[in-house]
Amino acid sequence: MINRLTNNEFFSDPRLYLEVLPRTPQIPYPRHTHDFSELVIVSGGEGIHFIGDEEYLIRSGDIFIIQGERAHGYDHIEGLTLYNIIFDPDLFNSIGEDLDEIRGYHALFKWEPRLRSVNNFESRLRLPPSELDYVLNLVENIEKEIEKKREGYRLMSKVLFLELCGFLSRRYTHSSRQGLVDLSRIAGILTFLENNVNRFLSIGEILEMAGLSESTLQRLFRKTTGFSPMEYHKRLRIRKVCEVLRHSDKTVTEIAYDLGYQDSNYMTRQFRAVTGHTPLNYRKDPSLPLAAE
Ligand code: RM4
Ligand code: NI
Repeated sequence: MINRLTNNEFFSDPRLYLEVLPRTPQIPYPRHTHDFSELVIVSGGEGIHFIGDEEYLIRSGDIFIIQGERAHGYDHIEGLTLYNIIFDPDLFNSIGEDLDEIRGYHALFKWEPRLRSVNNFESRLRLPPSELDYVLNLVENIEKEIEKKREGYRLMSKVLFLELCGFLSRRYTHSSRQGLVDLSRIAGILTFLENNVNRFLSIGEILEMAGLSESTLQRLFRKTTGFSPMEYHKRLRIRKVCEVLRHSDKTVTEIAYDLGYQDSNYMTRQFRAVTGHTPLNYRKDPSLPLAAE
């Protein structure tokens, strides 16, 4: 059984789902999952970060998000130090769509974690020492606010954390490394596809939203996701079907109708093609994973 960490164990203040955990050093840590997300800022040394079946060497300056649903941990540590900022992603709700305006936000916080295995973590953010210092300074200020609990510390620590997220997101957009350039160009489009999982999208609509030529869009999608935009959207839709099958009693016909499929046979065929199972078998077997993206 993989250990699932609970929010109660790690957040000291139920009104502030934000905590800075200095890991100096980060010791080997067994595979685990959790509800909260983690913003990991590697400040020194190196080590292996494992997630799912993948293993990545991480080192100083690396900055990445862990969405707690996937089992992960650390191993083969050599002087690895990091700041693990744990937070509830709902914290972003209070600022509406302001973060969404930064392309790098979609890339860094939503899609790089999900597409990490496709390009072997080539799209991670890595900061040079001068910028890392700036970031670590911000992290320390957040930490102090939470620790000292002066008047208004909830507000101040959230504001500083949002500043950090804004800074890193911008930094992601403006990076010159190829993997990051590619992902920031399509991250907003990926979010658009996900926000429209409950209906069919034509390539025309996707192109119009994307503002890229068809050949550029196809090339960037293949490279970053392994699929064409239409295929990727289809997979996101099937993933959504999986979620609804798991979390509701709706019939297959109802689900097909809700998600805008022409008919339920058509949905079932697509479901089979993507997952290798029928919707009903999928529902019966809780050990089956969500459709891969
Ligand atoms: C560990 C490690 C894990 C994190 C826990 C809270 O040291 O950083 O990833 O989930 O702390
Ligand atoms: Ni974790």
